Amino acid sequence: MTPDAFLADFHAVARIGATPAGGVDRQAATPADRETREWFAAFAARRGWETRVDGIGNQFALVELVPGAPYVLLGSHLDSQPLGGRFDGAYGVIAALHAAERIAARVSGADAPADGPVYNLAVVNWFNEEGGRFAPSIMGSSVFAGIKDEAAMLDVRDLEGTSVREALSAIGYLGADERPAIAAYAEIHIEQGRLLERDGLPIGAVDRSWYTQKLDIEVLGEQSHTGATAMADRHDALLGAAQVITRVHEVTELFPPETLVSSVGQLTLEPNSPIVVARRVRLVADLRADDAAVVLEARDRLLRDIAEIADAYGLTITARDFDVRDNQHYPESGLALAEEAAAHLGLGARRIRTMAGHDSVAMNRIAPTVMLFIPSVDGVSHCEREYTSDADMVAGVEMLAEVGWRLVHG
Ligand code: HGY
Ligand code: MN
Ligand code: MN
Ligand code: MN
Repeated sequence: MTPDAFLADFHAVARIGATPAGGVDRQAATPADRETREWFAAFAARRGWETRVDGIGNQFALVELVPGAPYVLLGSHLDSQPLGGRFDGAYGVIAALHAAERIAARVSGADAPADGPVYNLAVVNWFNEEGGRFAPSIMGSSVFAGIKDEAAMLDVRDLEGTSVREALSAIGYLGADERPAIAAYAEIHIEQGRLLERDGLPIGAVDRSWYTQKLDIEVLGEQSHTGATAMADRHDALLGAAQVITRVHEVTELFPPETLVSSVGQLTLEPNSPIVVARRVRLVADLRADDAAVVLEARDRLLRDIAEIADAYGLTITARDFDVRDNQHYPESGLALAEEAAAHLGLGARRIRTMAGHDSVAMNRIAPTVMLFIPSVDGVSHCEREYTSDADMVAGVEMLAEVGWRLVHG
């Protein structure tokens, strides 16, 4: 692994599904997703690493160090949001491939320590971390961790009615290979926030994640003529939805600034005609906070507000909880290991929370997990403007290689 080789690979992958303003559009199980999977498989094949694909499309490259031993998994996700950034997820997968190459070379190198590794090593590209096309997010790693049922996830459909099973089969990645037995997991990812940039630090060691949930809200009114129908007779689903969207924002103001974060990011409208009062609106609200009680209080306030809006506008509004993720604390052992590795490399580091979801949230349920961040310029992500410097990316690869080296030695 040389910095130039890593950067060349990173920029090669960034060209797959590239969008005009420097982002990528590689939603789960699309042709662009298939192209990145083929790139991943070719990288592994050139090094003689076996690749596997499991029943939910998770892709693995196995680096055999200790025959028969369980695997330290290094990885992240290659899928993206629509018009997303070229760093989110993809950086972590490419960094993991290069870190694995470095670890394998060190293990077989002349200065390899007498007490060799006790675990194997594998790199993973998780299926559908983003959850943009198929909800919920963090899907492939949640199935691997036994948090989500594989058959149920394969039946999930996108807005066009295509199922995960059909989409994975269409790109040739509906696998059936045996999943590697896991010993530990490490992931490196862009922070997608401003803290490392503000503190001038190259590395974050994630110590905790949010409590989060989404609300799938359906607003039902009555279709009518936008001209001929008297105002008093209208049951306008889009007007009601507009009130709901405003309340989803306003509920954050019941708490101290930045305690609760919320947005409505997805909306579908029927019939979506300029001269028809809307019959149906479906929208998804995302609620997140450090503290579960805050999200649960906000959710209850919202449900009460939604009932008032339905009454006031003569609508039927239902809200369904989904993608609920409980608070997570990452193990002290992993944090200490990360801090020792950073100190060994002379890299400044701090402990940091994540308000973004990651596959490590699922893995942290089943194995010792280390989650690392590198800085994001302006804290921008899920946007074509997402950016991290080459220097920060290369430092992160060094860091992941050092953490992975320590993990494979038990
Ligand atoms: O949910 C998340 O934060 C992730 O980006 N999918
Ligand atoms: Mn991500
Ligand atoms: Mn993301
Ligand atoms: Mn994420």
